[in-house]
Amino acid sequence: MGPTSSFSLHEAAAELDLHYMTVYRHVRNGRLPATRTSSGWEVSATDLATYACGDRPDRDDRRRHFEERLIAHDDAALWRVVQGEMASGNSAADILQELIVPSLASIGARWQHGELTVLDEHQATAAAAVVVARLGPHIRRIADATRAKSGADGDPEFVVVGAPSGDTHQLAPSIVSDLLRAGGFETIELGADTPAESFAEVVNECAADGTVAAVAISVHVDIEDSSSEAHHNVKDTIAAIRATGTNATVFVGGAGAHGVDAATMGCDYVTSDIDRMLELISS
Ligand code: B12
Repeated sequence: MGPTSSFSLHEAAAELDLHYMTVYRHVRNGRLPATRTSSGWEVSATDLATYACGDRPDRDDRRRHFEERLIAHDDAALWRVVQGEMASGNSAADILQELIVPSLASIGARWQHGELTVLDEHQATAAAAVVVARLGPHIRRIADATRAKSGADGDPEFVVVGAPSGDTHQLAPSIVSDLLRAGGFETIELGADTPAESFAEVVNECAADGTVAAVAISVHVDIEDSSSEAHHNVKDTIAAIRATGTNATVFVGGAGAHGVDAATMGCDYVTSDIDRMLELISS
């Protein structure tokens, strides 16, 4: 680290080689001390150095251990890791974002490189689904606290979350749904491989002002190739929602959304960042 005495969050993220949102979350949950200034958050060089030395190596080890236990489908060990994380002050949302999602991404990359089999991937998904289900009540508690803190009264806004037709990844909509609930929204989770008309029907049924649809795509959508099945299925889902005449705001995101643009798809926003989505809905 250089002689700089303080860092913006973007600079801190670059120094730590972490995603900006991870650093932001650690500031919000108090693990990385920071001061609010007129231009954003500022982290002192001392605090950054303490954080870089103290927390991360141990955390990386715990994440790798979690990944291996996922592959081994070792439910008991997985839950012990989760309990340890909670005991050190991490929320269920942190555990989803920082332990489960990166572990699955790493498992996907290892499968892609031929290091793991599809069976490993299936076992890991099944084990992850058990952990996600067990975290449900904890997410509910965060959701209640978030809503109470924001002073939300009356009926909550609904976000309808699903994967499009042909996309069999069911954990993605489930985790996205949990993270949105933790952000204070009510969600209706449609799961994997949702037919366009069914997706649209549900969005239309809760067509109160402010309803949001989140289309979570894992199978890569080639934006240049409108004849590909994935491209067609996503576009079809959005078109079906629009055809109902609802004024829902439609978001698209996920591992398959890289390079996708809102204008081509006919949605309002493309982002895979839940915090950014929450910011956009609230603005
Ligand atoms: C488990 C898994 C499977 C399982 C799914 C089981 C199940 N029931 O869910 C199985 C084995 C069946 C499978 C099949 C396939 N898979 Co797969 N799979 C995965 C894996 C390892 C985990 C998926 C997951 O649940 N992740 C957890 C979720 C929560 O993470 P996420 O989707 O990234 O979501 C985060 C953000 O993106 C964001 N987000 C997601 N959606 C949205 C939406 C909005 C609006 C917003 C704001 C944010 C947001 O929020 C989340 C939290 O940060 C991923 C690896 C990975 N990177 O995730 C590969 C992965 C998605 N699969 C991949 C592939 C290629 C396939 C297959 C095509 C393989 C094949 N040749 O058969 C098939 C597809 C079949 C089909 N048509 O659906 C690729 C996709 C590559 C791409 N996108 O270009 C990946 C990335 C693996 C890789 N590295 O190559 N898969």
